[in-house]
Amino acid sequence: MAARLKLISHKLCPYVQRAVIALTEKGVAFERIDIDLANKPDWFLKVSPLGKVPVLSVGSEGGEVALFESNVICEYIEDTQGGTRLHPQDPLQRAQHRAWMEFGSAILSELWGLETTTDAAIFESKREAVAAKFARVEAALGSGPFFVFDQFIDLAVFTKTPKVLKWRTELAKRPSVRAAVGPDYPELLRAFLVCHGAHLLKLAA
Ligand SMILES: N[C@@H](CCC(=O)N[C@@H](CS)C(=O)NCC(=O)O)C(=O)O
Repeated sequence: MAARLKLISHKLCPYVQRAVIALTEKGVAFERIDIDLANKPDWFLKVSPLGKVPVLSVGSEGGEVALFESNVICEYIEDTQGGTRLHPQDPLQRAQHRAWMEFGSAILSELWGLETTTDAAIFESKREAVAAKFARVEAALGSGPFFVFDQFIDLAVFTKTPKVLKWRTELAKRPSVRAAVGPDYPELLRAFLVCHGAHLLKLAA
């Protein structure tokens, strides 16, 4: 019997989106439970050692097992579910993909700083750091195409990375990527940025 999958989520979390995209690409049924990270439920803190989403709860006859860390969750989905293969079969290439997944986590962390800072100088240093990281991705992308962030302003982080831009454009068209957030995502993101007094919004004004 297929394991029952519950994804403990937050409506704005990009790491959650990663897991949702993997599940959707593979056509796997799962239940999404969005929680309030400003008011974490006790049951969530029991299963998430770092208090972070996503957590994938895998239910079987033996009970439920909670997996944390988005990359680990994606690997589990790849290992256990059929459908589209998301990793290459060659071990060396697969290891390279895993390394770039970690690099992706570093980009997400930098983006968080860029999104939420109230300080213009920190904003610019984060913007440059993101652009530099995308330059590394650009160098690593082969012929491509195989990433939505400039809805507020053009951050000019993709000006020197045409392959990354194409990759991102193609990814943004995929139903799995579009379905990784709810229809209220733009509105929630804006409210979140307003709440943080984000410098980004001053530039967009
Ligand atoms: N390394 C983790 C990062 C997950 C993460 O940072 N999630 C954020 C939301 S986007 C979170 O749950 N933050 C709550 C907190 O740190 O208290 C992963 O890849 O799953």
